[in-house]
Amino acid sequence: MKYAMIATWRMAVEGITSSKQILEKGGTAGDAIENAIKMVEDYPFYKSVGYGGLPNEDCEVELDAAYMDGDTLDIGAVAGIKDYKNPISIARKLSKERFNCFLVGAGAEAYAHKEGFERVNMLTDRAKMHYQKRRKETIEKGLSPYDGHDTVGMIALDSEKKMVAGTSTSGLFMKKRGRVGDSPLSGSGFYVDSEVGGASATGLGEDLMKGCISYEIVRLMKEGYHPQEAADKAVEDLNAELKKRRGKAGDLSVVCLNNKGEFGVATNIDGFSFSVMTDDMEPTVYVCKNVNGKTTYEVASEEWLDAYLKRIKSPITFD
Ligand code: SD4
Repeated sequence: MKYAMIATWRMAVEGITSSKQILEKGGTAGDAIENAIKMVEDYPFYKSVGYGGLPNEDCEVELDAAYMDGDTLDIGAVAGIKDYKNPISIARKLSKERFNCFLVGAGAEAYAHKEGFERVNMLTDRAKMHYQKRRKETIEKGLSPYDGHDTVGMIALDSEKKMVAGTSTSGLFMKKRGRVGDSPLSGSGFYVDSEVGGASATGLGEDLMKGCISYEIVRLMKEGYHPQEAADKAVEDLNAELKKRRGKAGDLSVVCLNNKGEFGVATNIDGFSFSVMTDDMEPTVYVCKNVNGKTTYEVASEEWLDAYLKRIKSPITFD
């Protein structure tokens, strides 16, 4: 295996398709991750990452992102950053800092400004309409505001055997101002060690961080588990532990990749999708099912892919 990339959700597939060209030409895992995540951040119809991401309960788009270098274990992260175009690039830049490499809110924005990152109003009209609709539904029908979220989390392996992980998200829709999920937290939303492999998570941050699930997966791979076994075990164990101690577990979905280019995926929900490619496998979207606690997946059908595109672009209606 020369190179590989795996990412949470269907929304990553254009990004990893583009990054395949970077890796094919001998480019680095870091460039592949930044390029692919930027594409997700920039696409306005992906409503849980970057531009077009759904706002918090005050109708502000607060973004979280992280970047980790699996060779040096450098980590850079931002949380609750507003109005900067590509949080992943800011996180990558921060990963080069010896100190102050995880910045939040106004401090993250000041750093981004000083470093010349592009400032953009990240709240789109469409995201505002989603907000107004959800507010109306929440008030009228008592729906939980905490449904609907998708973080992009990716791991890349390049031909020099370097591995990098990255995440980017607007977090949970209608979150409280200042709320931070698992995505920018090392060990929870992501972890990577080029000597072993990497993992990234998506789902309910408050629960994912209770098990430091990404670190746990890498630890299991280091113990000799195949990525699929590591992913299954980490999700099953955390799911069971949360149910035992708290009566319920939130959504937990993970992807992982070892330094041989073998991957694993696990989820405790139906409908989790992921995108993957290697030097001998075209970028492919898979859709997962959780059957009696076991994760299975199959290639997304044309119907599924068409329905997805239709859904993310469908007009927002108020009844
Ligand atoms: C968070 N884990 O902020 C993120 C949201 C997410 O799929 O991944 N949703 O809690």
